[in-house]
Amino acid sequence: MRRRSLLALAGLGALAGCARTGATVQPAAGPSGASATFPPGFGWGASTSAYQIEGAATEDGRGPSVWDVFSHEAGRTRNGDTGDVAADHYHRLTGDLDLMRDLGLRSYRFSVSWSRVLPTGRGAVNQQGLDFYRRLVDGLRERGIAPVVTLFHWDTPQALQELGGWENRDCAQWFADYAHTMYTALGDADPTWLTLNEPKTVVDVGYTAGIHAPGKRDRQLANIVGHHLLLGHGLAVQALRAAGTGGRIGAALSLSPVYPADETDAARSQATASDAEENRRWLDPVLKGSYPQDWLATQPAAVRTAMRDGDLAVIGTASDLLGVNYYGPTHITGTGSRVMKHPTSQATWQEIDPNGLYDLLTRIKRDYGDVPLTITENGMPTTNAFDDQDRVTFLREHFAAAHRAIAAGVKLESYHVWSLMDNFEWAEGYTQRWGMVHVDYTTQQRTLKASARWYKEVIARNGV
Ligand code: GCO
Repeated sequence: MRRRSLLALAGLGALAGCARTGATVQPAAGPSGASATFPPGFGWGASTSAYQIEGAATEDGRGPSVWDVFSHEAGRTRNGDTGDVAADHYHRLTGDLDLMRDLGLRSYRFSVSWSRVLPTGRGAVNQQGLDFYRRLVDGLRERGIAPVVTLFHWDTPQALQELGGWENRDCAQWFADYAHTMYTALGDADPTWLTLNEPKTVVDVGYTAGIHAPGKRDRQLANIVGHHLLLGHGLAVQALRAAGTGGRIGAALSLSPVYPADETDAARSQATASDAEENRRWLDPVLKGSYPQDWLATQPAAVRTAMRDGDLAVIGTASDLLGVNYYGPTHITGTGSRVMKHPTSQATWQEIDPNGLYDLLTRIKRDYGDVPLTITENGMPTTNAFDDQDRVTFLREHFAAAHRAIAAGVKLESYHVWSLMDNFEWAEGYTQRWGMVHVDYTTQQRTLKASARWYKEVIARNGV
C-alpha cells in the first residue's frame, strides 16, 4: 500500500476535499554514464530516524512514544516487529560513526527521540538522553560530518498522546519547548535543524488510514492534527531565533510531483486537487504563510475553526532551508484514482521515476523562489540483501536528475540517501531493507552493500 497518497488509492479524496550561489556545474549526466560533477562542498549524506535505528527503548530513562505503544499492539506491524532493539544504534554509536567516516559522508541526518530527552514529553529533562545526542553530534563533528537534526520523526511521547497529542493545540507549544531544550543543548555544534519530518504521513497514514501510530481513522481530526503540526513547526522556528544559538532551520516535507494520467480536463482538474493535498497544503503555509484557497475550500468548519487568526504568520516565519523527501511521482485519473506509470520498488506505493525529482526541484524554485534545498530522503528498498545493483541504478539516476536541477539553477546543497542502514520500516517491520549498509538483526553486524561501496566512490569524486 502506498503510504504517501493514500487518499487517492483509498478513494477518500472527496473526504479531504547547492549549487552554492555562483558555483558552476559540469554538463548533466544521463543514465548512460556520462560524468556529472557536483558543486564543491556538496553535502553527500545519509538519513536515519531515532525509532527506526536506536533500540534501547526502555534504557537510561527513555519514556515511551506512540510508536512503542503502537508496535506492541497485535496486528499493527508485520510479524509483530517493534523498534525495541532495531539496529541497536544506541549501543553501537561509535562503530556507526566510524562507518559514516569510512564512507566519506559529509552530512548525516538523524532524529532525536523526544521521549528519550523528555520522558513525559515536557518538564523534567533526562540528562542521559541528552548526553547520547551530545556524543552523536560531537562524534560527527570530530569526523568532519555535518549534523542535520530532525526534531520530530513521528514518535510523539506517549504521555503527550494521552493528553491528545497533536490533536491538542497545546502540543505545538510543547514541541517548541522541547525544541528549545535541544537548541540549548546542541546549538553550539551549529547543526542544521529540521522541525517536522513528513507531517503529511502523520496526517494521511497515522490519522486517516490508521496504519501508522496512533492508528486513527478520522480525516477531519487528521487535518486538525496537520494544522497543529504546522503550528509546532512555526513556533519551533521562532524558538530557535529567540534562543540565539547556532544553526539553520527548516521543515522536511514529503513531496510528489503530480501529473494528470491522461490529457482529459477531468484528469487535469483531479491532478490539481491532488497537488494541493500532496504538496501545496504543506509548501504554501511554510514558505508563503497561507493555505491554498482550493484546498481550504475542501475543509469542513471544524478544520477551519482550528486555524486561528495569526497562526499562518507563525507557520510562515522565515526559515532558512527546506528539506525534500522524494520517493516518486503521482499520476491521477479523471476520477481521482492513482495509476502507476513506472515500475515500483518492493514498496508497492513507490513509483520509480528520477525525472520526477527534477520536475519537483525545479517546480519549487519556480513557485517558491530560491529557497536553499536539501534532499532529506531518497532511496528504495530491495530484496537484494548485499549486491543491490538495483539501488545503485536508482541512486545514480536520481543523482543525475538532481545534477540537472542544479544546472537549471536550483539551490540544492545536499543529498541524504534513505537510508544509511537497514532499519525498522514502520508497519512493514523488518521486511523491507532500505539501507546502503546491511544489518544482520541477529548479530547486529554491519556489512557494506554494493550501493554503499559505490556511494563512497561517488562522494570521493563528488559526482556520478
Ligand atoms: C518516510 C520516513 C522514513 C521511511 C522512509 C521509507 O519518509 O516515510 O521519513 O522513516 O522509513 O521514507 O519508507
